[in-house]
Amino acid sequence: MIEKKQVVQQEERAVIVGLIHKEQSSERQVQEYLDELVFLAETAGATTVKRFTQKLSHPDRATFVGKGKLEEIKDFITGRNINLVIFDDELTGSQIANIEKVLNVKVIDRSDLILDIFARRARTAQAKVQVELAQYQYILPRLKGMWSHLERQGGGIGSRGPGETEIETDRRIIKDKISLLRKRLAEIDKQSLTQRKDRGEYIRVALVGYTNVGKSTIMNLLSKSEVFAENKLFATLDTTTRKVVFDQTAFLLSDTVGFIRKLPHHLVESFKSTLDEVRESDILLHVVDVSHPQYEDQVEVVNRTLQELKAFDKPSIMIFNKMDLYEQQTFDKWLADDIKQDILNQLKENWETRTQGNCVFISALERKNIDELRQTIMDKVITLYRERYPYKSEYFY
Ligand SMILES: Nc1nc2c(ncn2[C@@H]2O[C@H](COP(=O)(O)OP(=O)(O)OP(=O)(O)O)[C@@H](O)[C@H]2O)c(=O)[nH]1
Ligand SMILES: [Mg+2]
Repeated sequence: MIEKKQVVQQEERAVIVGLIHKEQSSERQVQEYLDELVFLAETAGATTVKRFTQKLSHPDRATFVGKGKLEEIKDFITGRNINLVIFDDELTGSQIANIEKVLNVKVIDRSDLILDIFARRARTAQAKVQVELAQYQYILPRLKGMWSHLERQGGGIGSRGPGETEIETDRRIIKDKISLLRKRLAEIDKQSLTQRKDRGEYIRVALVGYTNVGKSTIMNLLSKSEVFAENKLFATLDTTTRKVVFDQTAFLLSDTVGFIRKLPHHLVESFKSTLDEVRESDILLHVVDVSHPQYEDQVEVVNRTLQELKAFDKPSIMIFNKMDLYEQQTFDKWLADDIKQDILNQLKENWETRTQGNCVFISALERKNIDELRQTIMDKVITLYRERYPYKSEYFY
């Protein structure tokens, strides 16, 4: 039976490949996607040695990129000790098999990489089952490609490929595995639903946002808990919930898994129950890394994902984090203070208009403007408590 694989080994050397096509039409945009792919590869333990792009109106059905580009990649990797080629878009099983035949190294795509990182990071039973389910769902239509991985590891070039019967047997085994995992997940979900119901009348606030923006750092600041935070993508996979008390008012604060563009569809599916915390929360704190060059795109990706989860229409506050880095990157040392202030004011006014005043600018790392953040959250929380329990004056502390 085909094994669920750890796709990236430590210290692998990779080249990455992106396509410039109709939906991602500019070289700049594709380079930004590739920057993120490099970061993903690094998070999984691989070093990116070179990137390739190609302009095509649509991906080649057999080999994703054109034959000429494939030869160019082959020429580059020959003799350079490269063991991995990562494509920025999802490949089909036969594309993987065809490309591997030419390049003779392991070929994976962005979804594969994200699933791999998720698999390593999963800690709780729920996260483990969710990732495993997503992995098998991803493998199922790509069995042919997966077999070619094995073939390469086993016999090397020229060894005979698997027969259709072998693939068919695997397909059946994987389908059984998927239905078993679904059942197990349903049981876990039942337990966590009961846990969530036990939380009673507290207002529930969820930190959401793109990956690596500082959600866990803010969670730690506000709740004095120790949630794992680091400069890697998807440091947090499981939802952590803490009771937070400010000025005699208590609420529940949850830290959640980060979003990313081109998140594999099956992963969102499988993580639906983890993301119930987001769906069932009363207030969203949408954290943004304002120092990131593509932070506006990231905001879009998060909003779209929230819409998919049917969690978009909730009272929310946008937290523009990493202002320290933003200032460091934006301000020339010689810039006059009043000009700096103008630039900051412009940024703030712009977002204040767009969010109707529901935004705060902070540095979680340097603890700047945290009092204002607390106050803004409290105001929203208290407003909701008052709506819900008009005759009470103290709220569940
Ligand atoms: N410069 C700077 N770095 C920050 C700030 N806040 C967080 N960071 C850093 O950003 C990185 C990511 O922070 P996390 O809190 O793990 O981010 P996250 O959103 O929880 O990330 P995931 O769980 O991976 O989605 C860490 O290295 C933090 O130290 C800030 O205000 N300024
Ligand atoms: Mg986190």
